[in-house]
Amino acid sequence: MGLVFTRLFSSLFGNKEARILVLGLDNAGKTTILYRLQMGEVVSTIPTIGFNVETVQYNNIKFQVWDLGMSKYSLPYWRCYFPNTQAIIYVVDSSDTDRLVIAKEEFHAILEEEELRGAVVLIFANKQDLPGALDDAAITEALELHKIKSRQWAIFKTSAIKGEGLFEGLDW
Ligand SMILES: Nc1nc2c(ncn2[C@@H]2O[C@H](COP(=O)(O)OP(=O)(O)O)[C@@H](O)[C@H]2O)c(=O)[nH]1
Ligand SMILES: [Mg+2]
Repeated sequence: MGLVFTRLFSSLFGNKEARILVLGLDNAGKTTILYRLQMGEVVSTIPTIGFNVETVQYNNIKFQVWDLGMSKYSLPYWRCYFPNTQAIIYVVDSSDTDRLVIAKEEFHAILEEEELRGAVVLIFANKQDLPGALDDAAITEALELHKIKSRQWAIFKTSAIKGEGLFEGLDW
């Protein structure tokens, strides 16, 4: 990852422990992105609740990843991961048009969380390399991003497979 990133993150967070959550429905491309960023070893753990959490520690920043939409009742179990979250990266499979409504609902449920109020939101409209993938404008519409109030957000077109768009998003 190198110096640029180290500088970027230390200017953002100082030496404080910080957290970035990488969320989205299963199959969106979250795990692929984590490996693409190559920030360190991805450690996979299965907490007692039975869902998989992947963690990468990069300097003082913890990237944590899990799948949303598995169960409406799972959110309370995730809340222990919410404090000190500076940013949320929300990953969408732009070609999975059937599940965009679920992706939208899960996204807005996350934004409602009290402990995540201060987190900036970066949306990755992933799988842009696939035919039929919706572009950033269409994903903005589908996720109703205009409804986001009083927080910073941005959307980027990405292809985790090709490694495109990820660093542009993180630079933001
Ligand atoms: N074509 C294409 N496939 C992708 C992309 N990102 C991820 N995938 C594939 O989508 C599937 C699910 O990816 P994964 O990272 O496991 O999704 P996760 O469930 O969100 O962690 C895998 O087969 C990936 O290779 C992408 O940008 N383009
Ligand atoms: Mg995964």
